[in-house]
Amino acid sequence: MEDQLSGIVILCKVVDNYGDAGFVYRLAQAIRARESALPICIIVDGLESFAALAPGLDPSLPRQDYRGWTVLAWNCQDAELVSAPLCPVILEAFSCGRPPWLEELLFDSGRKSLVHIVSIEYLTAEPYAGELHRMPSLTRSSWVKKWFFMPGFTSGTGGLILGGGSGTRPDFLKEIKAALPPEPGYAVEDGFWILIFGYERDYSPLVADLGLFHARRLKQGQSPLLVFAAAGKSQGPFFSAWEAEGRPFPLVKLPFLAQESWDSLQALCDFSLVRGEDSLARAALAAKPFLWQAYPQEGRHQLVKVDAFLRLLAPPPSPEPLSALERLYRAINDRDSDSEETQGAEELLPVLLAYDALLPLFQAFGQRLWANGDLAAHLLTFLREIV
Ligand code: TRH
Repeated sequence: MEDQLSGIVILCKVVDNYGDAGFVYRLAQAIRARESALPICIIVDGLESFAALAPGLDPSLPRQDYRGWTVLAWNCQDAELVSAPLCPVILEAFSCGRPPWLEELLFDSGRKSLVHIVSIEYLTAEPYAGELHRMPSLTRSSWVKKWFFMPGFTSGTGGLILGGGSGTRPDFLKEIKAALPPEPGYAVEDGFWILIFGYERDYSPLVADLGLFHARRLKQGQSPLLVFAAAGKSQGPFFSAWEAEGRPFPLVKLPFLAQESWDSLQALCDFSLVRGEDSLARAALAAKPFLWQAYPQEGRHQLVKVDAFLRLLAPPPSPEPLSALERLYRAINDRDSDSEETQGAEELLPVLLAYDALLPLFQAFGQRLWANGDLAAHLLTFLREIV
């Protein structure tokens, strides 16, 4: 029987930061890794962000072939796409909407072929992920069907995109050589590696505790800390706090990395502070203890998301040291969307000192996520069911 899944269009709008483009780039690669012959067209609003993640992509071109995909700028009314029959599947990342020219094509009353719009929503640990997953929704045309596809942490959702992060520590250090301070022995391969990738905020309480942890490790004859401050919103405030505290541990200010290198770094770190959904997913799959600073929302809604995540990580009741970790998650996330100030005491040191006790918990969580299977595989199965 002929395969009805003759191609996929992926729509991506960069709202803020890199999460949207990062997910779409990862998804396109994951689909290609499973089905190299399946044509993929990516339509992007915000090609600059996309290009920062994808080496070699030219953000000035309205249309280009990149790694075997067609990449179009959002407003590029592509003659080839317009003249050919519409692709049977359009993936809409994070309710990003459709470019006007595509909307016109879709809802043209003369068009008589079925198109499925699959809305891929933001990753959440909230129970609605399982409830909405694979749910149909109405559109104004009988030739256009819409569906929800939910990434998630449980087996009732579409799961996470698996893989990524195959590099080694020596290779990574070689790659970022230019960013390393010249002091000999500054960046050690066997150090306790920590990644900081958060939003704007006052990092001084966390920096102070990292300093204490570093000093303690040295005193006990353990390897030093090596902290990587990722490019972006947290780098400046973290660096300022580190300077104000008297540079209490080795710190590397990273340039923006291509996503493949970024994935390696996430997998290579012992501990991390991550922010959006894409780096949250990578940290969880790396199966090592981490903190999550969620995207701040109106009415501190991020706290609902954080609590839902903590419940999946380990159902209550929470004995120590898990409760120390939970307190820290809440303290870090307890802020208004328009404020950098957080409430509550941010006690990182007890969490770091309990690292060995926390590790098995994150390992077990990570194993469950890998066992849920790959989002791209689930998506392809779903698409073949509906087309
Ligand atoms: O960039 P983010 O903060 O994205 C966020 C979230 O998606 C959030 O939900 C959304 O509403 C908001 O944007 C608008 O964080 P996130 O999701 O972790 O995505 C970061 C991406 O950037 C990820 O794919 C990794 C990539 N990245 C690199 O490839 N190299 C780098 O050097 C850095 C710092 C990031």
